Amino acid sequence: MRTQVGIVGAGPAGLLLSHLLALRGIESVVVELRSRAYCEARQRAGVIEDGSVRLLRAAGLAERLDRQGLEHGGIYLQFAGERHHIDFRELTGGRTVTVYAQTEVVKDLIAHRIAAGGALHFDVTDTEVDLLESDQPVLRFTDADGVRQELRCDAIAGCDGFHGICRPAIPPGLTTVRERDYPYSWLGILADVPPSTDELIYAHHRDGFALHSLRSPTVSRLYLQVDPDESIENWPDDRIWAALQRRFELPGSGWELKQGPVLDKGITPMRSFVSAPMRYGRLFLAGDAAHIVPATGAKGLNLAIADVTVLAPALDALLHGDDGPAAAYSAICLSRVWRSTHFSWWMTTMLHRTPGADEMEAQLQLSQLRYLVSSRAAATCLAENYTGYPPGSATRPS
Ligand code: RFL
Ligand code: PHB
Repeated sequence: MRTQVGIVGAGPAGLLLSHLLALRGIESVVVELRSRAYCEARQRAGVIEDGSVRLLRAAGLAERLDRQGLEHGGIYLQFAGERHHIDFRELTGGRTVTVYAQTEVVKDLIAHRIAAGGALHFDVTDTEVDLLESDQPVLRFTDADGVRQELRCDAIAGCDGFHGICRPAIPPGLTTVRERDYPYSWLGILADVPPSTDELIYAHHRDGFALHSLRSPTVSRLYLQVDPDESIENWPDDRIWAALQRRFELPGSGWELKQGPVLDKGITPMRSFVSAPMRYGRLFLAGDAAHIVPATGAKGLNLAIADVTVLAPALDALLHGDDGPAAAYSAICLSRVWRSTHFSWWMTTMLHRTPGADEMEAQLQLSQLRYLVSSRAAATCLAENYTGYPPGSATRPS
């Protein structure tokens, strides 16, 4: 078998790349370890930057997003028993973010690829990439019927997430890895209850960080900082709600956190990770396969979208004999990746409680938070980074 671009992974990066290539008349095959149902139900991101929304719209993918996505013009920062609004629209000349779940982005992308007759193989096993330094790299996998397949490609895109096989296929010594593990994880729940807030609440609390997000006018998404080695079995629903109630409490305000049935729960480690360069021969890494950010900055999905927006035209040029844009791919992406890595690290360390930290850390965090809500310059810095940068640009806002 032959295709122009072999794509490993049907997450947002792989699926969007396949769509963007098809718009350019380039054929691709996507291979995915998991089932379609699993990919469409995996609870992850919820916040889409302004520029990512515009990109999805320009690619003809935003019909449902435009109907169901919830535009948000700010966030709340809560600390020391006070809740403050950061107004993105006002601070950035009208920029916003949109709450639309990654599950819905993935459903939309899969539906579009299938409607367009795109080749998508779910439930594959034993994926391998080979001959990456040649002009005809090879992608091998065993399909859902147990048949071993070999695809000869012009290029391979490694969109297989942090635990995939593409990044490790680059010979040791040719990549530089920068990473940081944080001494906490996030316990996330999806709850069948209308959100108790009109904008996301990022809460700094002595017990640890908490985040109130949402998925729709009837479904809430909430997160709690927990110890890195916590097991979900230790967190029955009533313990989770009690911790959330404490961390979001606003005495005297009349505000209440509404509780409802828990539909899904899980624990996610917090990590920063950047592997460079994002290209080896004819293998190009995109999204979580190359970099991970802690979720506090809401950047991971947006970085995956930004990477493939750069990669699609670069592969188009490469397939037409011009290596220039492909040679520039890694450096262009890494400039945005590092901006988002810094922002996510900054938000994370400002809002979480480091286990065993002393009063010095707490006072430094509170001082930074007070500065953010009292200085227009500081608030603009947060707003500009949170609403993000247009895909395809390096890191400059339009
Ligand atoms: P994905 O989504 O991990 O997809 C990779 C796919 O590759 C498959 N795969 C393989 N397929 C074939 N052969 C193999 N050997 C394979 N190995 C793996 C996997 O099954 C999978 O389907 O990576 P991608 O496409 O790069 O997308 C990245 C995003 O998923 C991720 O960055 C975001 O979810 C991060 N993130 C957030 N990002 C945001 O922009 N805004 C947010 O609000 C936000 N919140 C979050 C988040 C991530 C979270 N978790 C659970 C990590 C909140 C959470 C809790
Ligand atoms: C989410 O809704 O899942 C979400 C929102 C904001 C974040 C992280 C996750 O910073």
